[in-house]
Amino acid sequence: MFRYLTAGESHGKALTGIIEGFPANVPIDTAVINADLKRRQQGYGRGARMKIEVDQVELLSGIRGGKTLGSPIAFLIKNRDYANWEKYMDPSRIWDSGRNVTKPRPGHADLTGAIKYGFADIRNVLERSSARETAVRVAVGSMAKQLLNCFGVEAVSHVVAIGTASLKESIGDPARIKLGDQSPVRCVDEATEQEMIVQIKEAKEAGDSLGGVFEIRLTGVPPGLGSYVHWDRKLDARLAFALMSIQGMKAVEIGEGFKNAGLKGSQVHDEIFYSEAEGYYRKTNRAGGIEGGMSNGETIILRSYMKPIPTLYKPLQSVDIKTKEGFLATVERSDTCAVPAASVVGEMVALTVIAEEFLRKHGGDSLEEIMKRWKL
Ligand code: EPS
Repeated sequence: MFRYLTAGESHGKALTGIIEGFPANVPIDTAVINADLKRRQQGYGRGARMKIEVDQVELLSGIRGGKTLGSPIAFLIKNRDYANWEKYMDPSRIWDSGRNVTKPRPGHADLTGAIKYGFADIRNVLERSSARETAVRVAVGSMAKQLLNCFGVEAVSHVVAIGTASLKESIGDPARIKLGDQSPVRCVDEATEQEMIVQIKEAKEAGDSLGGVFEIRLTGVPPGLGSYVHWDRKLDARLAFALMSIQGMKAVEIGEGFKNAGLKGSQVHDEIFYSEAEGYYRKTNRAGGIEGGMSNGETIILRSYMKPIPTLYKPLQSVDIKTKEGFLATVERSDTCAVPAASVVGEMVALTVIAEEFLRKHGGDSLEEIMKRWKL
């Protein structure tokens, strides 16, 4: 089992991460991490900030000659925008009050965060509640992915809905879903992709924002990850926690969870078969690859529901925390839709949970040791 921490403010010097407990001798390719960071930065509907940042990981420790050492892995991702924010964000000097924020955005962490920590300047809240922090989680997930790839576990993700534009049918083929990497909204159906782009464009013109839904599919996950024996070891619970922890997520679905709630048991549960060649298998996968809090060997299917971004050009009613007067909130710079970026983050946090649980079951100090246990 490994664990990790993230640190960093959105307009601070850099984002940093530290991973502890990652096994030794796992090949880590920096180019793969950078490619995943780039995937997170794409997406029609992102704001001007993404034109400033070129996220690149700088590995600081725990990796030597392209292989993990078993020691803590520390890394950073620089914020290019810091050059424009130094006088407001420098850690040791009194900040220039020119970018202080006293007007909380409805739907954001702003107001409650300021009350909770006793801040007069809401910037102290929004700098950390910003989804920029997810760059670190993508770097961690990309390393988890490189570990899992050694054991044939793979993940793909795609966007299934933005606003009211949604895929008409479920797409199960991972090779097809992977093509979503080439779509500006990470949607593999061309007609739906166009509808999504039009909706984002219209929302942007109206000063509004949009949410949506993305789906993750994990293949090659061996049966028995997670456990039924205790509540906090259930794999579905752990994956839902990880997805819900991504900024803006409001619901998570495993398999056909939402639809299944309205059906009869006989219409929902996946029948079990056996063959010499395949072992136990199912012909359907409405459970989304998880039964009793454990992976059952089928594809794990997760869907995550993101609310529209609360930073709007279109003003909403709010109250200034300094004057206590009402005002109509407006902003200087914002994304219109970040669902495509969030789908990459979702893929990476799901891989991280799977890697943690994989190590819990098959773990050891080095890749070689894990390989032996995994083959048992
Ligand atoms: C964000 C606001 C925007 C986004 C940012 C998240 O940044 P800014 O305030 O600098 O315009 O671009 O996302 C990222 C920087 C990122 O890397 O994803 C927010 O308030 O959450």
